[in-house]
Amino acid sequence: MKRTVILLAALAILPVGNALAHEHEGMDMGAMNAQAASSEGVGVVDSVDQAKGLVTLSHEPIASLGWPAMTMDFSVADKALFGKLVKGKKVRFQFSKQRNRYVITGVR
Ligand SMILES: [Cu+2]
Repeated sequence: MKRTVILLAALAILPVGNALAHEHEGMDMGAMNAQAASSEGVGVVDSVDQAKGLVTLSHEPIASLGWPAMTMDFSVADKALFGKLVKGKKVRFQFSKQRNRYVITGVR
């Protein structure tokens, strides 16, 4: 019982959601942000390049990361997700930073 309390206390003081700089062009912060938590956004699919595993989204502001609304590319690791990434469609998507890229991990 006591161990559980101590564990919870330790979790409570961990920083919640690090304010990642929102760099799209000069992607040089990979080392600093090696482990990124999953984030969620809402955006419209502008274009899809299945061969390259890329999707371009115009996303709404993402408060958890301090991102403004913008159009940007995301990588898509799981090809099955392309079934939900239809051009012109508005989607809610989960993503995380992996190395120097933002990778979509879920779509609905
Ligand atoms: Cu963005």
